[in-house]
Amino acid sequence: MRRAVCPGSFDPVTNGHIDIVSRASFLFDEVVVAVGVNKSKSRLFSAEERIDMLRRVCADFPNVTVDGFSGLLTTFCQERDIHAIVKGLRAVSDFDYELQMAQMNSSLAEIETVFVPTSPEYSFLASSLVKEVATFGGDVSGLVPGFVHELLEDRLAVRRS
Ligand code: COD
Repeated sequence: MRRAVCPGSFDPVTNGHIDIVSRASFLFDEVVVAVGVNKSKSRLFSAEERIDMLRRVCADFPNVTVDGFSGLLTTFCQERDIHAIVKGLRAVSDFDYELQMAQMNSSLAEIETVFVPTSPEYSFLASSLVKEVATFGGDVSGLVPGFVHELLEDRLAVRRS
């Protein structure tokens, strides 16, 4: 059984994330989407909200499950007998940091990182940019699932009031 983890902050999940999860689900028998819930980082959406969003968007993938994790990703993988991490690569700017993390993770445990190149239509897409554009009234409806767009608009409206 080939298992992989797709880790991230997913604050919020974007169509770029979903593309990577979908392609990982094709490559591996089982995929766990691991939502980082490190409490020291301030997020727009809580851990529970982000996990719930991922569960909704992954419902159509029969071999994908979603879980939260805190602490080291390698510990999460070891506890589940997972030896592959799937990461999306958008540009050279992603590569430096992702390579460093991949090498650190493989030095901590027997875990390989598999890099999946972003699909061209998502190469500019990042959760941080989606939040920034939406904050200033830009239209991000084509960049995230419809229900995530609604949650984002609601959350930003609460912040503005
Ligand atoms: N196209 C393709 N891939 C994309 C796109 C896109 N448009 N957008 C995002 N991705 C990929 C990213 O490249 C990344 O691989 C993944 O999706 C998640 O992205 P984010 O932005 O939601 O999440 P990150 O990058 O903030 O998540 C970082 C982790 C939580 C994975 C990392 O910090 C981690 O492993 N933390 C646990 C603590 C740990 O083990 N630290 C030691 C690391 S060596």
